[in-house]
Amino acid sequence: MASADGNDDKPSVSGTFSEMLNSSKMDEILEGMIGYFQNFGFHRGESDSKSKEKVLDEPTLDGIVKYIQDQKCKNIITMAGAGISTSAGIPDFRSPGSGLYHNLEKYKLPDPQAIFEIDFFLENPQPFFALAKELYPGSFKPTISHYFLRMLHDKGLLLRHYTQNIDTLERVAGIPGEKLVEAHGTFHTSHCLKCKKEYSLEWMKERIFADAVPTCEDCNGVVKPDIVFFGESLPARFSQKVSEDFSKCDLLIILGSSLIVQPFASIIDRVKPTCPRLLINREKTGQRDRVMQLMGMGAGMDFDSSENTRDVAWIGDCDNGCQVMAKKLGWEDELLKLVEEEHAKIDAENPKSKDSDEKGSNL
Ligand code: CNA
Repeated sequence: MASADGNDDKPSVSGTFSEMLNSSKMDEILEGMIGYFQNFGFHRGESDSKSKEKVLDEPTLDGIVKYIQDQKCKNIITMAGAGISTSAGIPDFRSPGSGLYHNLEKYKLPDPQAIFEIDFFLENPQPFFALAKELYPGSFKPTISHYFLRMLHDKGLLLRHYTQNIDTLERVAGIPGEKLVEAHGTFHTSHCLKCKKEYSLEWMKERIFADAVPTCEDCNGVVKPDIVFFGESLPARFSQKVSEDFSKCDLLIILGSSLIVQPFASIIDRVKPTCPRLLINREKTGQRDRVMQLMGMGAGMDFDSSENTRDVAWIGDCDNGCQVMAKKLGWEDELLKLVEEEHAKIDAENPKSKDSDEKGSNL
């Protein structure tokens, strides 16, 4: 049999070290090792003992709904990624086939991520602005998920919404700026990279749609939307608000994120150990490493262990998840009415947004 590298002489290796670590045989071995070390005074991590406090009646969406209905939460934090905007027609980064990283050949980049890297942008800003035209914020309408977040705000339950998205759809959905942390920046404002002069969304839009690389009216420097590129720091507001908010949080809802990009991904662990966490996503993300979980250590969510009473994964599309949750809470009619009314307003103001319903993104 040929080995993976095509060298017939070498024996093939059937599994990686991490596959071995994640096998059920490994659970037994680790449990045995942990028992052995406990004889010598070693104890499981603090997070393990804290997690023994029962948080939800059951770690399911019904358990979360009951927790809300029992008025156990008034300070909900929501965290979002590109998955809440894909149904508006904006591709995410990593979904196989439809994700942006799989559709950037025409820009002839050294690698797909380069389009969002600051060093590449400083050398060659043109591909970024061409993509920005295709994905221009304002050409799309917020989704059911965005309006579900708006409802949490309207009901006085939303402490803050942390988003990785740069599409401004949370603002369009009517969530006030004060309730938002746009962790990866926003298209809402732009600045000249040389003299720091600020420009508005409208100013930037005109240049982008004229297929021009926007340059400063004062010093001719390149003007860049205030989105955070790879290689740039996050806005100061991100760490300020994380420090203020997360200890107060009594329910964390994460929607549509691969929870890969740091430091955003790791803030899921800044809530108290008794704070329930609900993930609504097409796949399970943000999970604690299984080996660490067995040892009662490590960070991340713990959906599947028998000891879990606080982490819930609802697997499916964000809009469905939000609508199902709204229905269980008795809010479904209100949510659908809000979506209908707000979409009608956007269509009336900007007939082009109607097209995005029908066609989606050009990508
Ligand atoms: P990602 O890494 O592309 O992951 C998206 C996640 O959402 C994946 O786990 C998908 O399975 C899941 N997903 C996609 N569509 C849906 C859906 N309809 N319902 C449920 N789950 C879905 O994106 P992340 O946001 O995690 O990564 C962070 C990057 C992506 C940030 O830096 C963003 O700026 C960047 N981004 C933002 C946008 C936007 O503003 N709309 C678009 C593309 C990328």
